[in-house]
Amino acid sequence: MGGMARGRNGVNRALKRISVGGFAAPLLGLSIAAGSIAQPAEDYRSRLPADEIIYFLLPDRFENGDTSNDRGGLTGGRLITGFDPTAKGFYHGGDLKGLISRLDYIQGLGATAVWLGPIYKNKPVQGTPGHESAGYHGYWITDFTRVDPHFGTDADMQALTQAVHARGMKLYLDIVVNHTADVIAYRECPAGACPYRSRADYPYTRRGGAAGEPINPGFLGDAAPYQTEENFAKLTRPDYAYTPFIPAGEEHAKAPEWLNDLIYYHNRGNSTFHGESSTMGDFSGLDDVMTENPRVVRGFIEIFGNWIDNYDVDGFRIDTAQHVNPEFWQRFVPAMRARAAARGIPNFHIFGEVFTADFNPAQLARHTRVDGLPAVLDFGFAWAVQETVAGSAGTERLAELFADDALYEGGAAGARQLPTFISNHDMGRFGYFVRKARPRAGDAEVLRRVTLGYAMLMTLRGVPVIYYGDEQGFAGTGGDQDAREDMFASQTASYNAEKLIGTAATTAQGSFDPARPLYKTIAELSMLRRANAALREGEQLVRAYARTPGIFAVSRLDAKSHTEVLIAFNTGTQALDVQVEVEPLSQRFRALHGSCEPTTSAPGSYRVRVAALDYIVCTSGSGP
Ligand SMILES: [Ca+2]
Ligand SMILES: [Ca+2]
Ligand SMILES: [Ca+2]
Repeated sequence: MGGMARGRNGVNRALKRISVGGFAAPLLGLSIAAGSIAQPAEDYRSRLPADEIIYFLLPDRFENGDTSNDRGGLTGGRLITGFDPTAKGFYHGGDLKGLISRLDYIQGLGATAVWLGPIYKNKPVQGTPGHESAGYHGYWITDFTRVDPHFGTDADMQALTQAVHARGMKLYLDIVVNHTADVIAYRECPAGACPYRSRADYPYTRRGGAAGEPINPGFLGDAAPYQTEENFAKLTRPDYAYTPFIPAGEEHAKAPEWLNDLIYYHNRGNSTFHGESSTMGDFSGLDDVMTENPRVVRGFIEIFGNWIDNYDVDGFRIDTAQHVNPEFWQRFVPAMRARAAARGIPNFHIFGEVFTADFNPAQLARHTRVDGLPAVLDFGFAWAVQETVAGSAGTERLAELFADDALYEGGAAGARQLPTFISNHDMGRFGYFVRKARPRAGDAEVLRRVTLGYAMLMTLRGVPVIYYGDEQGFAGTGGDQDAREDMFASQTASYNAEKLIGTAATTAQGSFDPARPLYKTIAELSMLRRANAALREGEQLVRAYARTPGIFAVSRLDAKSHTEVLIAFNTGTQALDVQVEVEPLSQRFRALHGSCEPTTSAPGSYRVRVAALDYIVCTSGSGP
């Protein structure tokens, strides 16, 4: 699970941002019209999903703008309020007001969109005695209709969306339909963790197994042909597999009210994340919603349609998308796009989380073809960069990744809509992957490898997602809670003990320093991407790769301006001096980053020299 001032003012603002980033535009070696950086506020809606640079953050860990909401309006100890800034599994106090106060920082990095971790009201604390943790991450929702009081008010949410849009940026909400918080329990397992009970062993029409008492007469099951109101009207007993119940006092814990009815859940025990249980099982006890039921489909269309209507958000990231049946998405996605279009949001983006435990583009692509998801988070990209830049895999892995773009709905053009990333809140951060793969690497090498990973993220096909804190040198010590450090001064000892990348500072101080090396690198790469359409929307041709670490080169082609941007990476520890194929009509190049030969060696052949663990970006465009 796991948006500026208008017109000329926008230009001024963009230039101001550059100085905030700690360097001046001419030093980048870029010759870009200032106007191409600024995005007048009225234009953000016309930007395509592929044009965005997304910044993903967890509001609890970003900035605390209001200490009065730290306990979510609750009183008592941390097991009641969920607040304990010294514990990595509890609320730390970050909120929407804090985020609003830091939008300059995010925009200064070059991000054009914010993907906000889930902000709906959560069950504050869950877990068996001694194993409690809090809903600081937002994925344990009880009330889908309002902002969690730990994060602020509905008015704060309005203020955030308006502030983001006023800057010409977009706001993507993280949504969850697979499950709610863990409220429902089973009589058979008082300690929790009931094993999954399948439809074959525990059919809907018998109580407690195939030999049990007949129940739910005439119910034909949940398969696609039977997902009708008429059929689901015959499902009246939820106790086919287990005896589910809602503990006293929690009968109305969820909103909207229909979510408090046991009949809208699968109630078959914990998912093993294999086979049937992948979509029907509870995610570690979280109540798995019966998303095959048309009433549930209507309910979620209403819930998340209202978030579009009320806040004019620009897209959704869908949590645990692969654990919901495809038919749900086939109905939900068009409904959300229609709702957005009716609000004047033509490029509403929707991307699903399909976690893959290893490099598996086919698994990802299936969800664009079968479920009809417009995009999925590109875990294939994350694995390929981890294997080749943190690890020692040959760069042919990257070539394989992009060859598999053919598998996605829409092929390579469809793949250009995929949000790509190298760090996230579940897997962990790229700096951690480098240190894990290379425990003896020095600080300089770790920084170079993380820089190279970000260079790939920001220049290769897909929509880059920057995971908050990477730009400050956060590396983390693992996945999940160990990758969710505080940006504001942290009180969590394990975070403060962490050795950051590219700085001697620690998370004990606030981490909003635009002078840190990775912030400056990412800001420069953002500028490159925003100034060169080829890097955003251009077709990508893989030019060179190897069975060993070393060269990986692609061309990005901008059809409108007939511009070729050649990007060459060196994942090896020896300098490279090689010929790379380019378009036969591209004769002259100039550097956007690093050192580029001014002309081709021969038509269609270009000499590239790249230092160890470095990259160059060369364009055939003449520039303004
Ligand atoms: Ca707060
Ligand atoms: Ca449960
Ligand atoms: Ca499910």
